[in-house]
Amino acid sequence: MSAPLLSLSRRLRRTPFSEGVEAAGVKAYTVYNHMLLPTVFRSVEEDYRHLKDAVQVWDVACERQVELRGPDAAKLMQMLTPRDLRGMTAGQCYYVPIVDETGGMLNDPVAVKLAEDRWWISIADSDLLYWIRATAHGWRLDVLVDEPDVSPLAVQGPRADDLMAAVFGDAVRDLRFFRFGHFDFQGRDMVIARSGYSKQGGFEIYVEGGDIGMPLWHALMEAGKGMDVHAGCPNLIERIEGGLLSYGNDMTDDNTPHECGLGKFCNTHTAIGCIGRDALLRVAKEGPVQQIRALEIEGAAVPRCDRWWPVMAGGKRVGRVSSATWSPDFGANVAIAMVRMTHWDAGTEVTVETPEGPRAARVREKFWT
Ligand code: THG
Repeated sequence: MSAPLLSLSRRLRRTPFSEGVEAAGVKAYTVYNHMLLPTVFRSVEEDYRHLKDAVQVWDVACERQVELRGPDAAKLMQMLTPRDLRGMTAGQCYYVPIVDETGGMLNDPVAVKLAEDRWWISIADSDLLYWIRATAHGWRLDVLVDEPDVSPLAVQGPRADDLMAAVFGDAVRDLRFFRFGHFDFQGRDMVIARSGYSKQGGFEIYVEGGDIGMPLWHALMEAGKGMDVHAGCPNLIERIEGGLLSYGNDMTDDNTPHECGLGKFCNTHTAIGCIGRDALLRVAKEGPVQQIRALEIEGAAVPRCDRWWPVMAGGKRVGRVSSATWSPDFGANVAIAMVRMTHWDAGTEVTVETPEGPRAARVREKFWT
């Protein structure tokens, strides 16, 4: 049976790099923030190997920016997240949980502080723009909230430094993790951060103005000819090994940051002004009753995980698997699960109800990489 096609229309946005992605032979897309996000080029396994061995250029334009601009930008940013932003300086990026008034996760973006009065929020797949605009409006804040024409292009893999240095100069090598700098490309200013949705290392270029997208794409491909550069994309196997969470898959607005294992990115006591602060102070006192865990599922390769698989123990449901795949490097099925506290200790044996039947599984101390 052949997989059904996804019908394209105006509502499903292309990106400034779509032309390059198609020329590189993209085999599958998903939809993320109403935009195309490539998921497969050669095969998920080949892309995985290549990401770990070489360098890839990723069209992650779907990581849309919500820009906050104006005197109340910093105040609004702190209202959105329980992470204390007082120590954050311009030039830094923070991974920030965004919560609603109940402490539920609305998104898990990267906040980019361009200046005290100018921020980009590089969002995961939820319509955060409306929540932020409504907050700004409801509180009569002096701030503009927009989606600018900014499209991230990621360069990921062990040879990312060499490729980036070839295009932007050696200074790019000096960027520290989750810091950004300004670099020139054909007379255009580019914000470049050492960050990205993989554990292989690399950069994210925030490309301002769609018109410069393809020239930059071509320049990277040209400069990387001797480095085995190839178009790539966030890789399912690699991101599960690394425990990188996917909003909408691994967590929703029913989960608190603490349940997501993002407690380390929360300073609920000192994040004064955060909308979900009271709710989170209440739940943080007790501690979460379920939490994200790495799970190793026994047996041969599991099928595609496109719905939650129940995690069972003693005939009771004690959690759910939200992401799972076969890992060639670890010779096992790697998975991300939300597990109740009675069964979340490392080594606990559980059963996962996959569409192909029950499988034994074991809770791990931590993720693989
Ligand atoms: N980069 C940018 N925007 C993004 C993503 C990104 N928007 C969508 C999505 N990814 C948001 N989710 C994440 C999830 C994980 C990370 C970043 C964004 C991440 N986590 C690191 C980790 O967990 O190891 C580091 C976190 C830290 O130490 O601060 O990078 O990837 N622009």
